[in-house]
Amino acid sequence: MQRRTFIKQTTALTALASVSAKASDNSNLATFPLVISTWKNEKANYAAWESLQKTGKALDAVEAGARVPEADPNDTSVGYGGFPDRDGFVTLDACIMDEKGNAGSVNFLQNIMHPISVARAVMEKTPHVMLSGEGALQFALSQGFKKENLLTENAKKAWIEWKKTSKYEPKINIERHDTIGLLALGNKGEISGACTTSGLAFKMHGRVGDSPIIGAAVFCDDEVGGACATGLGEFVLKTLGSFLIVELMRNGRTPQQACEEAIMRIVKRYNYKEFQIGYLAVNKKGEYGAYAIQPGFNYTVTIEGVTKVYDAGSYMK
Ligand code: SD4
Repeated sequence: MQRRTFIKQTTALTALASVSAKASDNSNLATFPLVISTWKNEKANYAAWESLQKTGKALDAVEAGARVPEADPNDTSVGYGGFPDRDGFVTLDACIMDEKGNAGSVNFLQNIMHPISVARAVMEKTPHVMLSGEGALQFALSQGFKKENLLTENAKKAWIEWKKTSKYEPKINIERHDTIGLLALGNKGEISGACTTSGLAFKMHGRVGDSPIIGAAVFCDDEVGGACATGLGEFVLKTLGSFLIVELMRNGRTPQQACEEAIMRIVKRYNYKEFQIGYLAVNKKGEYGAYAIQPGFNYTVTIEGVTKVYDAGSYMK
C-alpha cells in the first residue's frame, strides 16, 4: 500500500490523537501536509494551511505564514511594529528555502513590510542568494514592493524608554518571542522553510542575526527534512544549528534527537544560562521535534487543518 493511501485511511482514526501527541512521540502519527512554526503563531499557521489548500506547495505555505506576523503591528519582533535598533531603525532579516535546494535571503533591509517575499524574489529572480541593506531595498522597489514606515508609535515609545538607560544587553530573555521560523511539507511531501524577524530589540545598527542565514535559521534538504531556529541568533550562527540538525537527521537521528543534540552543542561550549535558543525540525515522513535551552519555548503545528500549540522540552528545567 502506498504510504499516502495508508495515511488517508488511518487519519480519521488518528486525527484527534495527533493533536495531543508530544513532539517526541509522534512517529506513528506522522503525516503530511504539515506546517510547524516557532512560538504561538496560530494565525501564521492558518494562513500557511490555507495556502496549502490552494496550491499544495510547501514554499507558498511558508511564505504565506511568514507574512502574517510581518504585517502585524503588535508583533514586536517581526516586520511592521518590530522594535528598532539602538539608533531607531527597524532593520529586517529573512530567508526562504525550497525543496530543490534553492534559497533566497535579505538582511539589514529597511522600510519593506514583507522581507520574506523579497527573499523569495531574490531566490527566484536573481542569480544570488542574499541581498543586503540598500541593495536589497533597491531590488525590492524594482520588484514593486512599496517603501513604508515600519516604526509604529508603540515601538518608538519602547525605544525612547530604552534610551533612558541605553543598557546594551542583547540578551533574549527566556520568555516567548515572536520571530517566526516555519517549516512545511506540501501535498507531495516536499519540504520548505522560512524565517523572518526584526532581530534583537535595540541591537547595534548594522547587526545581522541568524535569521537570514541559510543553514543557521533555516535549512531544508528534500532527501532528509528541514529545521529552523529562534532565539539569540549569535549562538545559532556559531553552531550553524539548522544545517547541523538536518545533517544529524540524515545520519539517522529523529527530529527530536537532532534538535536536542544541536542544543547540546551550544550548552557544551557557551554560557547558555543567559539566553534562549529554540529549534524545530521535521523529517520527510512528517515526524517533528522541538527543543530549547530554557523552558518557555513553544511551537505551533497544523496537521489536517487542526492547529495546536505545544510546549517544547528544554535542557534547563
Ligand atoms: C535574531 N534569532 O535576530 C533572531 C531573534 C529571535 O525570537 O529569534 N527572536 O537573533
